Order: sequence, then C-alpha cells, then structure tokens
Amino acid sequence: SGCNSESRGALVVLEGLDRSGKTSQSSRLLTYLEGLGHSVELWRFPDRSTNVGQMISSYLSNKSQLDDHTIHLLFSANRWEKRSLMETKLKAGTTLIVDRYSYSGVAFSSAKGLGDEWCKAPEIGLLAPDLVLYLDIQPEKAAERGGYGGEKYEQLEFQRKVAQCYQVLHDASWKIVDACQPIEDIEKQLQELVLECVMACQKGKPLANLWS
Ligand code: NYM
Repeated sequence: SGCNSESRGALVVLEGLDRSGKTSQSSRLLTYLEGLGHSVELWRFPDRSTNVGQMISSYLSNKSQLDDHTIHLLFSANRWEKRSLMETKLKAGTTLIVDRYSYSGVAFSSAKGLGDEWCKAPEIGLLAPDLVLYLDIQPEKAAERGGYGGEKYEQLEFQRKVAQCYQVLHDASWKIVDACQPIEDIEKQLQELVLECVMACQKGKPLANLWS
C-alpha cells in the first residue's frame, strides 16, 4: 500500500574533474531536497575526518608520500569504513548526495598507470550508486576557473588523463551534464534527474553492489 516506512533513500553520486562544480552543486541539491521535505545528507569522499582520511589528506597536501597502490587502497578503505553507515541511512529512508566515490578512485589511479581491473577490485561490494551525475568539463576550461588549490593531481596535464579514464567508466547509472552551462541551468537539470531517482528508490528499486 505504498507504505512510506519501507521506502529507502537514494544513493546519488557527483563525479567530475577538479573544479567541475561538484561541491557547489552538491550543496544546492541538499538544499533543494531538504526544501521538499526529504530526509537527505551530504557526504564526500575522501572523508578526511577518519584516521584513514587523515592519511589521505596528508598525502594530497604533499605532507607525506605513498606508493600509488597504497594510496589507492586507502581511498578504497575510506569508502569501506563508511559502507555500513551508508546502508543503514539508505534503508532508513535517507537520501545521500555524495561528492566523489569509487569512480574517482578508479579514474585518478588509472590515470597514473595502474590497471583498470586492479583499481576496481577493492571497490567490489561497496554500494552501487542509483545515479551518477557526471559534471562534464574540458580540462582546459576547469583549469581556467580560478586556478587549482595546489593539492596533488591539480595539474592540467594530469587532469587530461583523468578525463580520459572517466570515459571508460560510464554505465547505465550515469547522466552526463554539461558543466559549462550557467550554474542555475545545471542546478535545474540535476534537480530533475535526482527527483526522478529518489522516486524510483521510494517505489522499491533494489539496492545493488559495485561493480555492476
Ligand atoms: N581522489 C578522490 C582520488 O584520487 N581517489 C578517490 O578515491 C577519491 C574519492 O582526491 N583531486 C582525488 C580526487 C581529488 C582529491 O578530492 C581530493 P576533493 O574532492 O578535492 O576533496
């Protein structure tokens, strides 16, 4: 009988190059869904608040060096340590808007030359997003946006490789949105896509695992 207590939240992921607008669009989506009375939270990866997250943060700010495989596994561990909470929240009906997820993990590490399959392996069994919003921007355009913050990876040449690596990750859950449109136009498109996804999850779309 469409009983609300049984409906779950949606797992919505935003992906894209650095400076593609993910973070501001994520918070706009949060405000939008809250305004409609939905239970919703904004998450991001890496989650720098955990012990693993602090190691990642120190690596990204060049305060420590790590082997490419090691940092890849830490990014993955950082998602694993949040997996059960993620599942609990979704099952309790809370929608999660997540700024970066496994696709960042694979795209950034394979851009360094690690094999795709090797990069995906530790992600297997994490929750699969119901919707991936890819904010599509040319690396050159992203670089023009007020410059990068100086963390590791924030260089044009590397971002070009990351863009190529993202290309091979698209699947049915992806929606590609032109990130060079006016902010409000992007916001409108994302709102429609997310609302449709939230409805589908409320109606009983099952939760799945990566990598499917
Ligand atoms: N990054 C992010 C990875 O290399 N692997 C991952 O699994 C994730 C989640 O970290 N340049 C990279 C992408 C970013 C950097 O992310 C930090 P942010 O969104 O700038 O905090």
